[in-house]
Amino acid sequence: MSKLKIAVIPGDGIGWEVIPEGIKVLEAAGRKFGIDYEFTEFDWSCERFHKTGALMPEDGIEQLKAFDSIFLGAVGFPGVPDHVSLWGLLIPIRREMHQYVNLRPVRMLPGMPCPLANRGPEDIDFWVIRENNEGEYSEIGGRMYEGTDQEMAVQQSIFSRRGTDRIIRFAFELCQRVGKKKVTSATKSNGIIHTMPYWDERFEAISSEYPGVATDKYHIDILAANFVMHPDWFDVVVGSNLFGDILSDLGPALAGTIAIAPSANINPEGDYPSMFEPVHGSAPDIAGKGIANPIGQIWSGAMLLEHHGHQEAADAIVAACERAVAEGGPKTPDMGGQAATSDLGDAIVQALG
Ligand code: GGG
Repeated sequence: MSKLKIAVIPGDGIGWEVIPEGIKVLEAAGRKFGIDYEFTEFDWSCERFHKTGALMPEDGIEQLKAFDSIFLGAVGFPGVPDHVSLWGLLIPIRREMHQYVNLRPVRMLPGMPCPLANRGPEDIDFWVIRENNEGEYSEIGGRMYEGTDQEMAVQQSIFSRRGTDRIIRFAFELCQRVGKKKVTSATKSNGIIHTMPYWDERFEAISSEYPGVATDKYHIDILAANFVMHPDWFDVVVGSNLFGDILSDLGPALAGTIAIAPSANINPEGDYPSMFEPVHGSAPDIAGKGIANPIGQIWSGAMLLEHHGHQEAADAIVAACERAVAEGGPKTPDMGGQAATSDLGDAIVQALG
């Protein structure tokens, strides 16, 4: 049986605490479903930046190309500016590997405390599709007249036809594949006068290829409000890099805790490895305490298996997470309990049988 070659980058902070739980559950699923792995760990991180001046080596991207997938924890830590850590590791991987889809399921697990009144798992079950390679996350721009009263900074957003069409098309394809009915577009074409009307135009054009899929669109401000007031309105939401980033933190927060949210950075053509990481960051406030919730990492592992065609194993991991939460198992502090990271990881392994 061939082995899945997985590059493991715990990164920073709680990345080092949730990654071992993710691997523990992947290995348990491997034993149950006959999947073999070869894990290779990399110490690429802010700590490495302090020692060497770079989060990853110069040939880091080349090294990663040898793997089937990348399993990432979290990136960023006080002492290194956030834009340095993000542009030193996460964003280069997403771009150089053409991982232009950031797939982020938002689902409330039964038994999770919901911050919204009178809402339950049947109301919060949708997908956020975030454009992952261009949009507002662009290095085109600069500063002029630094240190003077004429000082200015310019940042250029990029919305290419290729980049816009392929992410919107992915959203429609996913909607059909998972049996959902509607794709919602996140826009702001009233205020952002060039790129967002263009986004709307391309959404309209691509939607005409999918007459069986319902559509709607909202400006990002009211869309955020509707996430809170009417989470049951949404099936698949597609947005630019920035809008998708914001919505995919808001969504899981409504579902109880951002800590359970998984994500997949996908190169749909399979020319490069895809990368699987929880939506949450390195959480320096709780790092080292052993109390981080590992579900976002574990669920990201399920997405990795699904990506490689191991649907049954992926479904079993998500079901095990659900059972561990629903059946009064250990809860980490973000879920209102006192359990340790490894207690919840163990409970999920046990639920997996
Ligand atoms: N789990 C990856 C991580 O550390 N994410 C934190 C973060 O700031 N991500 C920014 C982004 O996804 O663009």
